[in-house]
Amino acid sequence: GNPMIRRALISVTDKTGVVEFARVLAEEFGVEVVSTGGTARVLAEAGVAVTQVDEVTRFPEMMDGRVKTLHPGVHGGLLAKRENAEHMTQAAAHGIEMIDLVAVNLYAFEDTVSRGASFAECIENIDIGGPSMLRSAAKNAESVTVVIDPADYEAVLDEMRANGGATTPATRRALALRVFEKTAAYDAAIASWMQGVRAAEEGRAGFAAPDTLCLTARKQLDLRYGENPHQAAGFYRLPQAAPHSLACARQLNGKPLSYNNILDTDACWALAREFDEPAVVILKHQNPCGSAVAARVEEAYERAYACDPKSAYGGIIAVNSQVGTGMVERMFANRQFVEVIVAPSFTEGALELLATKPNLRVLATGGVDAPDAWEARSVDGGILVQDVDRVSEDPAGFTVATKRVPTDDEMRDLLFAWRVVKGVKSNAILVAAQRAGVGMGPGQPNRVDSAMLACDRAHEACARMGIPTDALVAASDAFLPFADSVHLLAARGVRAIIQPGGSIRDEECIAACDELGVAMVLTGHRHFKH
Ligand code: 93A
Repeated sequence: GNPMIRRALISVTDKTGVVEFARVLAEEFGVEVVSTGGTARVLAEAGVAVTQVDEVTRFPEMMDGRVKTLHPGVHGGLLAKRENAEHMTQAAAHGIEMIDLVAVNLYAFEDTVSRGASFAECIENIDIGGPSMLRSAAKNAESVTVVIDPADYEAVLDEMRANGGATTPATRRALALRVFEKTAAYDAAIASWMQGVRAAEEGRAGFAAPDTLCLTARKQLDLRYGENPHQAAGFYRLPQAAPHSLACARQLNGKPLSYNNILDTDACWALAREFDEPAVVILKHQNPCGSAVAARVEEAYERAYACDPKSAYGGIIAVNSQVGTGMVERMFANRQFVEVIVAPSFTEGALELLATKPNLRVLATGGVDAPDAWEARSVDGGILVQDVDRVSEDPAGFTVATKRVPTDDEMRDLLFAWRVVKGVKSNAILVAAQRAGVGMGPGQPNRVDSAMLACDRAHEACARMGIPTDALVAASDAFLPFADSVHLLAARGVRAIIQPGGSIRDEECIAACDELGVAMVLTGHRHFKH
C-alpha cells in the first residue's frame, strides 16, 4: 500500500508557501517536520512545530552552513528500502528514523551568476546538501515523496487528503523525474559558468569550444508540429538566452507561433538588428526578399515591401525600431498578408490596430542590442556550434581594388548590401539601390545563377519603385571565383560591387571591373550562410 507520510524534511531557499505547507503537514496530518536553520526559523516564527535538523544528525550545522544535512541520519532515512528487513535493522541499530517527504529547493545559483556576483559568492551558492537530499529522495521514490516546486505543495496535500495521508506511486515517480531534470540543469548551469570563467581567464572571446557542451533547455512553447505536420516539435529556451533574443520575446498578439515561423523570424530579426538607422526586413523561407533603411520606419517598410510584394505575401517582417500606427496602416493599405511581425516595441495605437487581425503574430523583443553569442544547429547525431555571424567589420579596413572609386551614394548602398547579403542563403548575391535590397539571388550552387536571379528581381523592382536600373550595386557573400559574374552584373546595370576578395582570380575580376568602369570594394571577410 501507499506509505503514510509521518516525517518530513523541509529545507528551502525559496520560502514561498512553505509556512502553509508545513502547517498543514504538522497540524492536519500529524507529520513531524524537520528543518534546517533558516527554514526552521521561519516555521517556528509562524508557530509551526519544527525539529531542528541538528537534533537528527546530532551534529551542529557547521562551516557556514556548508555541512547541514550531509549525514547518514538524513540520507539513511531517505535511502533505506522500507521493504528490506536488513536496511530497516541497520537503520534501527544506528538510530536512523525514516524521512517520508522532502521539500527542498536549491541555493539560487543561476540568479547569483546573472546578477554578476563575485567568483567566491557564486561558489558559495553552489548547493551541495540540497541536491544530495533531492537525489536520495528521488532514487527512493518507491517510498519517498520529493517536492522541489512550491507550486506543487497544494497538489501534494490534496493527494494526501484523498489517500489517507499518503501519496500515490505515480505521483512520487513524476516528482522524482522532476528532481533529476532539475539537478541536471543545476549542474549544467554550474559547469557552463565555470567554462565561461575559464574562457575569460584564458582571454578567449566568443565561443570557447569546451570539451563538453553543458546545456539544458526549458520548453518555451509546445509546437503543433515541426516543419511539416507529421513531425512533432517543440521550442526550447537556453538558460543563456540574451534579453533581446527571440527566445525571450513576448508575443503580444496572434495565433501560436509555428516551427517555421520561429525559424524565419529568427533569420529576419538577426538581419534587422544589424542596422543603426530605422530598418525593415521582410523575409520568406529564410531569405530577405525585401529590405530597406530610411529616416523613418514607415518609409523603410514601404520600400522594403516594394522590393518584392509577390514574395512578401505570407512573410515575416522584422523592424529594428518601435512600430507605430503609421507603419501598421501602411501594412494594411498594402494588404500584405503577414505571418509574424517582430520589433523591439510597439506603440499602444499600433497594437490596437494589429489586434484587429487576430491571426497576426506580434513579437516584442524589448530591445535590439545583441551580446556576443553562439548558435547551434543539429546534424545527424550531433550539433555544430559557432559564434553568431555579425557584420562587425570596420569599413575603414575595406579596400577599393579598382581604378574607379565608388561614389558616396554607391558606397552607402554597398555597405547596406553588405549587411543584408549575410542573411541571404549562399551562394548569395544581393542587388541594392537607394538603400533597399531590390534583388536577391539566394541559394544557388553557382554564383552566376545567383547573380542572374538577383538582377532579374532587381529590374522588376526598379520598374515598380521608379529607380533607374543603371545605378545599381551588388554584394556577394563570398569571393567571385570568375569574372563571369562581373560581366553579368555590369551588363544589367551594376556600377559597384562589394565582395570579400581572396580568389586566385581576383586580378581577373578586378581587370574586368576596370574595363567595364565598375568600382569594386574588397572586405576581406566572407559571410556564408549555408
Ligand atoms: O551548503 S549546503 O550545500 N550544505 C548542506 O548540508 C545543505 N543542506 C541543505 N546547502 C544545504 N542545504 C540547502 O540550504 C537547501 O538546499 C536549501 O536551499 C537551503 C536552506 O537553508 P536554510 O533552511 O538555512 O534557509
